[in-house]
Amino acid sequence: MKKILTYGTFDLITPGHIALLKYAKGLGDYLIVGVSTDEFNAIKHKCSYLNYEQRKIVMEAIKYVDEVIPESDWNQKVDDIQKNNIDTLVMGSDWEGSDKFTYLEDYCHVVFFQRVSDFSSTNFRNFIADHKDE
Ligand code: C2G
Repeated sequence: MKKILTYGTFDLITPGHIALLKYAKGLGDYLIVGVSTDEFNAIKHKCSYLNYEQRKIVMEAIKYVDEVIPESDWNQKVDDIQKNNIDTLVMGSDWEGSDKFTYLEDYCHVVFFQRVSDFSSTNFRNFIADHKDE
């Protein structure tokens, strides 16, 4: 069994997230997703509308996802790769070249997926502001 791993906050899911998850699952037989905990989001200076438990429920309902684990630390990835016998780690292209991922090439294949730029959080905020009285 070829096991694939990816990580992320995965807040309000867009077709871009689905494209990444579909691509990642297509590289193997079993996809594990490390979903950032609320505490880790704070470390990443990233806020999410949905909390960890809610994001976990959403991710587990996506047909490409076989297992969800918590991502609570930048430094857990080598352990996750080794204990889950991961063949390939997949991340979106915005992470390409990041030192948070390049070192992992010593432990498994690391692949960067060309992001589908389908969603802008700025446009989303403007949409909400424009429709707040509806
Ligand atoms: N992504 C994508 N296309 C989009 C949006 C996101 O390919 N339109 C990818 C990102 O590149 C990332 C994954 O989907 O690989 C999750 O994106 P986020 O939820 O924004 O997660 P992020 O903040 O990048 O956290 O340790 C890694 C971090 O937890 C990643």
